[in-house]
Amino acid sequence: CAKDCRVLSIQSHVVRGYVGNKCAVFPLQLHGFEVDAINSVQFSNHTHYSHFKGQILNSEQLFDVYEGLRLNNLHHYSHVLTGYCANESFLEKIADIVKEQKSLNPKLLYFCDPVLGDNGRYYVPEKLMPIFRDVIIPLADVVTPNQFELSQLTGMDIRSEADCLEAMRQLHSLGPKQVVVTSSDLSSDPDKIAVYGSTSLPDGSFDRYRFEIARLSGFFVGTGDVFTSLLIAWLHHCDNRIKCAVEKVLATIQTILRRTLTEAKALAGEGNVPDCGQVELRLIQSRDDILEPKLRIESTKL
Ligand code: PLP
Ligand code: PXL
Repeated sequence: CAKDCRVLSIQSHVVRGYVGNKCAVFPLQLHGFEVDAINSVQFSNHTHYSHFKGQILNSEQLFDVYEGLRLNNLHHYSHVLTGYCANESFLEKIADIVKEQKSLNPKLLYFCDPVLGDNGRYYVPEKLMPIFRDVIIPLADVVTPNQFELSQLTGMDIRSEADCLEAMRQLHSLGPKQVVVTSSDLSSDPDKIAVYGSTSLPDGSFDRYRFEIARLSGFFVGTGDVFTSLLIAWLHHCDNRIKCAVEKVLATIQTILRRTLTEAKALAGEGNVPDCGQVELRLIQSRDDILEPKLRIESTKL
């Protein structure tokens, strides 16, 4: 990465395993990015385990850490990245930080994963949705909702590809130049996940693609977090071309998930479903694939 690539990543930290910053820092560093990580929580492990313990950073503490950077004039970034956030005032403080960052560097890119939930269900308080829609997404350059999040943010029922493209158009109209729907059940093949990527063009049209990848049976956590961090790296390497970037991201993710599943099954033993600890993403073991994914991903221009 060019010497001016420095990402401010405000996400969860877990001591064991991979979500949030643990999914973002290593891939971005491998790709040559400096990463300044603010940990929005520090938990023992992610919240799908039977137990988790730890601390949550409140909005004053977030501001305090950021203020320390500012006092030393260290608060200069090329990218801001945010993900899972469970608290209203924290989200509003993120908006203040992004606004200041954009005034310091008009070329700064804000990548926002608007984490609300999945499969028809919220896993953050529902009152966060209007803050994402009205305050955060208008500041974002690139947003990475899944199908459920896209439907909540636009108030649309998304049952077809046409619905999805219309909802993506609506999301663009809030501000972001690039929208990537990181997973959907809209493929005609039930064994595949359809992913959509769209860039708004100056003439009001869109450069957009459908990507299809095999659905792997396994309860993976952190996949969306790896997706958004890799998207920063690959949009940079691909000169912002969405087709090139999403193909690389999906090739990497598919390889990481296959490795994770193979190793998890071996640990669980024949006939047993792997537990949370066994399906933690094999990011470190996939370092070569993160740098240079070899799998080919098919895409279709829409
Ligand atoms: N599962 C698989 C197999 C994927 O390829 C992807 C993203 O490409 C995801 C999950 C990510 O989905 P989400 O953004 O809903 O976490
Ligand atoms: O991947 C999203 C995520 C972020 N942060 C924490 C989590 C999870 C998913 O479980 O537990 C703390």
